[in-house]
Amino acid sequence: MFFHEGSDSFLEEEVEYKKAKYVIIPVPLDITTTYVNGTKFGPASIIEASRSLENYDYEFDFDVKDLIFTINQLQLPLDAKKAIEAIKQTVSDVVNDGKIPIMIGGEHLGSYASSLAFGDDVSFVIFDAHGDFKKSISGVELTHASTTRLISSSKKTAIVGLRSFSRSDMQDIKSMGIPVVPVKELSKGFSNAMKKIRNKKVYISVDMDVFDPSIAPGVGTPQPGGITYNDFVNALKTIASNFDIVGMDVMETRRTESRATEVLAAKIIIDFVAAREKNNE
Ligand SMILES: [Mn+2]
Repeated sequence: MFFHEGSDSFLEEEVEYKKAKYVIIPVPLDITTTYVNGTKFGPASIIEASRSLENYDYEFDFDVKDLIFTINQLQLPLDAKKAIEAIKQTVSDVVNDGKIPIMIGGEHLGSYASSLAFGDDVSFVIFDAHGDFKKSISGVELTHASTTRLISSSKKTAIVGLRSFSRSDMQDIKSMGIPVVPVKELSKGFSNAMKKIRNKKVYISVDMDVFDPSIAPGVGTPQPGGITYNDFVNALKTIASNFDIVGMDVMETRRTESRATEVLAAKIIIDFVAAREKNNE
């Protein structure tokens, strides 16, 4: 069902779909972006950036080879509801084939679509500068600014790197008992927050704006005071050694002249595969 064109594969991988364990799903969703648009070019930019990187992952001392298949970029309807259904269907297909989906975006709302492909035995660890807990923007409920509220309506969630929210959003987050790990507590508080997650299975959702804008300027809504690359690698180590990771997404990347954000997005995907494989060895 999926067609593979050599020039479009992540890391220039040439593995067949049926042999791959991980599937990159490029989702150029860019419908409800409110500030800097252009996240629709994120998926292609991340794939392009990956082709400048090595298969050998230094952080995890692991070769990411013959593991990752890249499907064609999704052709999405302009209607948000229909786009969400199309994304959910693709992620479900990949999961039903026994593979680990890695969605690349595209605006963060795609993560909500992906969450619909999983049962409530999966917890969502959401790396995001923003609460994404708005009930609506100008009367529209399905937007990137509501992503975490939408996911939390049916799944257990934890929010990591949070530093931008309204007081009422935070009241809702607290009243729902959602664990929050602020940036400054990432080094000491992360393991404790993860202990609050009862499910064995987790899905990692990364809004690239969780990183500091100095290392990830190419995002839809930049926010100062973000996490470092090493913060993320350490968090990944904790998650990979304590949970069964069933999927990942890396969202909100825009094309930038420096390519720094795209390279970082590609690298954390390589790190994710390496971390997960290394732990399952
Ligand atoms: Mn965000």
